[in-house]
Parts: sequence; structure tokens; C-alpha cells
Amino acid sequence: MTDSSDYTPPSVWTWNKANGGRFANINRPISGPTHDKELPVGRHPLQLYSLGTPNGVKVTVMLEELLALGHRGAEYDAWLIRISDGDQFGSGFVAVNPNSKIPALLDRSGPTPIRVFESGAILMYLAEKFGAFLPTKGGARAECLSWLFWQMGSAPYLGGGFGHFYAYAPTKIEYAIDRFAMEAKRQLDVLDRRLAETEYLAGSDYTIADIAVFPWYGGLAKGWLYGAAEFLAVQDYKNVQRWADAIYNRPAVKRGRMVNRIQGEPSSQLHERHDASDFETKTQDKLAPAS
Ligand SMILES: N[C@@H](CCC(=O)N[C@@H](CS)C(=O)NCC(=O)O)C(=O)O
Repeated sequence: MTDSSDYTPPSVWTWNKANGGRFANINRPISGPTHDKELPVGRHPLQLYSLGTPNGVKVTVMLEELLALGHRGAEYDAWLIRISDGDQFGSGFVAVNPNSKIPALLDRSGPTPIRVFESGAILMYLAEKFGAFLPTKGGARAECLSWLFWQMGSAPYLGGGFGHFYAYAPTKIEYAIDRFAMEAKRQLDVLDRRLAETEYLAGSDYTIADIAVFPWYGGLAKGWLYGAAEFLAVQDYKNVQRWADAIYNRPAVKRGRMVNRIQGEPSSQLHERHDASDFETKTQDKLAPAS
């Protein structure tokens, strides 16, 4: 095993700003705003401030699914928050999410705007507001919420643990990669066994549990995260693969994955979404065609 034992923690930790990590420029040991900046507000009842990462995609998929069901009150403006530029530390954003992380939602449909942060809370809020994708009682609701909260508790080990040490850390630390690869595979196995029993995570219906889990573990299974498909042998998780394919093929999921996306094919990037027609007219291939 690689020896990383030449580090002895000092008695009191101090902030080494340039630690070489990929996110060193935005990571801080303190919270709160770094600068004054109001958030823009569009014409729709729901204002979303986000980025097309797995946590952001959960919410844009949910909103597109609600619109596909005919819930016109789910019309939304999706504003781009560039986290690598520190937009999440602007005073307006911090007022909507004191935790300075995307996604953050402002519901302006009532007399007083309601803020919601944390993607799981946003999914529950929208599901309850529109009466969709969350069973209303009994075992089905308990199952849905169990898998939703499973995602909220598990994904940090996948992203902050495995993904960070496998793909982003400035040095490859065998102990850390080994520890979190084991956990990522254990989590995939948890899902695979569940999806051997039922079509979707909460049972026979597609719910916010699937919407929350898909961008992380569906993305991992499809090879979109961390370049780790081969390393984690994701093709072995056959039930996760079947479930991920089914969700990937939903038209609302295809649309939701495009919103606030700033990488990949220009035709797959809709930086901001203010109208349903934007998917046809405002993708990056149309706004900034290659010269
Ligand atoms: N538990 C949060 C996690 C949100 C989160 O980690 N967002 C990341 C992007 S995926 C972020 O905004 N990072 C910016 C930062 O840490 O400064 C949720 O599910 O909403």
C-alpha cells in the first residue's frame, strides 16, 4: 500500500488555501456570503438557481416531469449558478440557501416567497405541492421516503468520498480509493438487490426516490461519473442497468438533464431555461454555433 504516513496533523488545523485539490478555489472553512449580488427573477412562479450536476439535475427532471403531467404551476425559470466561479457565495444566493450549494428554489406563487434548499427537501416540497411522484400514505410512502433519504445519506460517500479521491484529489491515495470504492460498490449492490424485487425503487411506480437516485447511481452505471465505469465494473449490476435505461429514456429526464448543463455536446446544453421552447431554440449549438 502507498505510504502516506509522512503527515502528522498539527495540534490545531489551519487553512491551506492552495491545497492542490480541484475545488481548492471555492472550498472554505467558513460560510456566509463573499460578495453582494442579487439573484435574477423571471416571470414564472418557480425560480430555480442551479447547475447541471447530479444534485441539480434531480430538480430539473422533477420540474420537467411535473410539466409533462400537465401541472402548469410547475413552470420555472432556471438560472445558472457557476459554482467554480463562486456564484453560490453571492448574498442573494446565500439568502435562498445559507449552505451555499446548488440547487436552491424560490417559490413565488404565493403572497410570500418560500425558499427551499437541499435537493431532497425540494423534491418533497414539489411532490407535495403538486400531489405527484410521492405516495400519500402507508408503506408505499415510507418506502419512497426511505430510498429518497438513502440517496441523501449515501451519495456523499460516492461523490465526496470515491469520486473525490479517485478523480479529483491531487495525489492517488490507495487507502482512500480502496475504502470508498468498496462503499460505492456496496451501494450499487444495495440498489441492484432492491431493483431485482421491484421495477422502481419504491415499488411499481416511478417516484421522487428514482428521480433523486438516478443522476448519481444511474449516472455511475451509465459511465458518466468519474471515468470509473470499468474500475467499478458497473456493467455487473444488471438490475441497476435495466432501471437506469428505463429512466434515461423518459422524455422529461432527457430535457431535465439539459437544463443548466455547461459541459458535453453543445446541443445538450441549455444554460438557462425560461420557456419550454428554449429546448428547441436556446441550446448552445444554436446560441454559440462553432465557427
Ligand atoms: N445535500 C445537498 C448537496 C448539494 C451540493 O453538494 N451541491 C454542490 C454541487 S453538486 C455545490 O453546490 N457545491 C458548491 C460548493 O460546495 O461550494 C443537496 O442535495 O442539495
